[in-house]
Amino acid sequence: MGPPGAGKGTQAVLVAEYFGVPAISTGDIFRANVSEGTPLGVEAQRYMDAGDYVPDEITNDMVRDRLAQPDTASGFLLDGYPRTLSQVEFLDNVLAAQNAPLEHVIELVVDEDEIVARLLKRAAEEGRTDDSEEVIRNRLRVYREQTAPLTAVYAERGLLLRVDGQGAVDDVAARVEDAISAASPEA
Ligand code: B4P
Repeated sequence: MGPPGAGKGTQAVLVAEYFGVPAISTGDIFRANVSEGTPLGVEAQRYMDAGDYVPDEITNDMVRDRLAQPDTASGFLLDGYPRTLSQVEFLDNVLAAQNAPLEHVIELVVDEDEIVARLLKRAAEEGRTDDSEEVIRNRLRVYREQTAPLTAVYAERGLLLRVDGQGAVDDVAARVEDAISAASPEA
């Protein structure tokens, strides 16, 4: 978890590789559908371009289908999901049915000034339509209102690991890997 631009996608790939599990990014799945022009992509694009969340029903069904794939059998890393309380409840039910409880929740902690600078840089380099300054501000507001409160839910369950998301990408990855290893019973 973490605000837009915290580095969830960047770290998910590295950390999933380290632990030998698939990284499942709802943002990446939406973007792939947008570029392939699927009905899901057409629907999702309206929300993403405005910096709003794609509706829970759409996102939840997509994640349930992805978690049913055989490559998740020995573990997985979710990137950017859940982002709303309804997604938390849905995920709880899906994982309970699979008898595969969440083991850790990582929150990447990054200053807001650093976030805006990163996303404006990405806008210049990659031209993502949801990286304009106005849309970035909306995404930060949506995160504060809808997603930031979820960290308290996971903290109460004893699952939350807060990690400093600033500094070199490899240093952040090492911090995440260390935090997970230290919190794992088998470590
Ligand atoms: P996401 O794809 O999850 O993207 P994000 O929040 O913008 O960024 P992330 O934190 O992954 O940052 P990144 O590693 O790319 O979501 C996009 C949209 O999809 C959402 O706004 C929403 O509309 C929709 N969506 C996704 N999931 C959803 C859900 N569950 N429910 C509803 N809607 C959903 O890093 C950002 C930049 O920083 C990159 O340019 C990177 O190179 C740079 N960077 C990373 N780490 C750095 C470091 N340590 N130092 C300097 N720069 C760094």
